[in-house]
Amino acid sequence: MRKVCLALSFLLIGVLALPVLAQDMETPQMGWWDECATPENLPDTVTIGVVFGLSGPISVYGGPQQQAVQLAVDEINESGYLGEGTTLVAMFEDSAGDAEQAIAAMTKLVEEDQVVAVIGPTLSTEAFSADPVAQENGTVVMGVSNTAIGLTDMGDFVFRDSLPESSVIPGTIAQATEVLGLEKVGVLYGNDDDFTLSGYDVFVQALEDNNVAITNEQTFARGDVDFNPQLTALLADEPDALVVSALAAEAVQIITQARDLGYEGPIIGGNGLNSPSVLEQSGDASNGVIVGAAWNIASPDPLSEVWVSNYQAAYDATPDQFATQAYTGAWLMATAIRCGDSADRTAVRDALAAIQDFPTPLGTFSFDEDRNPVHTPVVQIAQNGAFGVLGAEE
Ligand code: 1QQ
Repeated sequence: MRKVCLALSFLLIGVLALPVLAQDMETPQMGWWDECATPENLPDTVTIGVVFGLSGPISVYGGPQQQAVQLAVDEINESGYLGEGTTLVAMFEDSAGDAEQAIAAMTKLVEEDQVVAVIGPTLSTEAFSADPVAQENGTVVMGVSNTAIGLTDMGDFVFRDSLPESSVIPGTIAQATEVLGLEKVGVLYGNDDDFTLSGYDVFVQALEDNNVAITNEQTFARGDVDFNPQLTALLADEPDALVVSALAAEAVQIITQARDLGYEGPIIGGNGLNSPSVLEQSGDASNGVIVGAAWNIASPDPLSEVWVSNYQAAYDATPDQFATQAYTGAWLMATAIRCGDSADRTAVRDALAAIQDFPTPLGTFSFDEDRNPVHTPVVQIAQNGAFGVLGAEE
C-alpha cells in the first residue's frame, strides 16, 4: 500500500510539474546555446573587471551599465553556466568619464587584481587611453558602449559589442532624409571627445552620401552649458534639421536651448542621445529628437522581452540601450570563458573571437574579423519622453 501511495504521489508530482516545466522550456533563456559543453576545468572563482563611469555626468550611462552586468552575473551563476562549483565575479571600478581615471582603473584590474578580462570603459575617449594597458598585458577588453571609429584597431585583445556610429548613422541619415525630406542641415559637435568627433565625421559623410547640404558647422567642448551663440548661428540659415554629436549633459542643454530659441524642427543625434535621461531632462523639448540605436525596448525578440521583464523585476526600472549592450557583453564574456573552458587570458580571447550567431536581446550576435559587432540597428524618434521606432508610429 505504501509503495502504491509513493508511486501515486510521484506520478502526481510529475503531472503537476509538467506544465511548469513546459512553460520553462518555452521561455527563452540567455545561454541556451548548443555550441559548447559545460566546462569542467574552470577554477572556483573567475573574476572579470568592469570599468564604467559610475559618478559625475557620465553615470547616466554607467549606472544602468553596472546594474545590467550585475544582473547578467547573477543569472550566469544561478544557471550554473560556468559549470558546477565555478562562480563568476565582477569587480567594478569607476572611471568617472575621465581618461586618466580609466587608465588607473584598467591598470589596477589588469596588473594588480589579475582579472581574466575587462568590460568597459564607458566612453570611447576613456577606451583610447586605457585599452592599451589591457592590450599590452594580453588581456581582453570589451567595450559595451564605445562607438568611435577605429576602436578595435588598438589590438587583437580589443573587442566591442556596441555598434560603431559608422554602422548606425548612415542608416539614420538615409531614413531621416527620406521621411523628412531633408535638404539642408546645421551641424553642432563636441570637438574635444573621441566619440563626438568620430560621430561628426560619420554624420558629414552620411549627409554627403544623401545629398544633404551642411549650411553651417559649430563646435563646443565637454562641460559647456551655454549653446546660444552656436544655435543662433545655425538657426539663422533656417535648416531642415539640426544634427548634433554630443554626450548626454551637453545634449540636454542643446535640445532645450534650441527649443527656447523657437526652433521646432527635428534634432538628429548620435549615440550620446540614446540615454532616456536625455529625454527626461529635456522634457517636451525632446519631442522630435531622432537617433539611431543598437536596440529599442519595443524589440519583439523573445530574449529581449525576457531581458526587459527581468530587469524591471530586479530594478523597478526599464532598461535602456546601454544596459542591454552591457548585459549582452557580460553574457558574451561568460560564453567565451565557458567555451574556452579556461580562465587563461589568451584562451578567452580566442573563444570570444570565435563567437558567431549567439542569441541575445540585441538579436543574433556575431563578431566580425575585426572584433566589431554584427547585428541590425534601429532608427528611433522621441515622443512624449520615450523612444519609439521611426516609421512605426501611427
Ligand atoms: C562613446 C559613446 C558614448 C555615447 C558612450 C556613453 O558612444 O563614447 O563611444
